Amino acid sequence: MRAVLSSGSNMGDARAHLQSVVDEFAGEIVAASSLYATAPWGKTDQPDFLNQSLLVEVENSPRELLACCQELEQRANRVREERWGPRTLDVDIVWIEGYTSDDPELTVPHPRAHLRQFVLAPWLEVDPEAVLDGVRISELLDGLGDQGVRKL
Ligand code: A4P
Ligand code: MG
Repeated sequence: MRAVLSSGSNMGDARAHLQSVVDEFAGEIVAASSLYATAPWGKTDQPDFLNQSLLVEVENSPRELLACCQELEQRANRVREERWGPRTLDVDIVWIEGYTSDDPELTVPHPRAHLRQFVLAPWLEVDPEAVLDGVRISELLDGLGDQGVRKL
């Protein structure tokens, strides 16, 4: 199945954390976006993030894909300082082709994706035709305006 993943990091070696996701899915990546420097969304008193989206084609089930994302987060967390706050690595499943779920353990499409330029801008890069809940993501992006997302 095809899926879009959104990786984010704003702690430690952010580039290396994002690269660990690329390495894990190496043979399954259809397209990888550029890296984006992004202003923090939601909780704003934290450092800027690096974000990236990957379009992948995997043999895994949705649950197995989630487990894989969480495993990557755990690996990154092991080298994190023990403090509250920014994360070393967040890997969210944004979209899965032909699949929806409203289970809190795995909600697909990601419930906040349509609000976030840091998700939509890199997603547009890996799939320019993408549609979310019947709306083109290019259109959703136009509606959001600038949230401080800069392609590197
Ligand atoms: N979960 C449910 N659906 C999904 C899904 N589609 N993909 C569950 C991944 N996980 C999903 O996740 C909490 C629970 O969500 C998991 O148990 C999983 O089963 P988490 O990653 O442990 O917690 P979190 O990241 O603190 O919460 P959440 O809601 O994922 O945070 P967000 O909404 O992702 O926000 N600003 C910028 N610029 N860039 C960022 O990357 N990230 C966040 C995190 C906030 N602001 C940001 C960024
Ligand atoms: Mg998450």
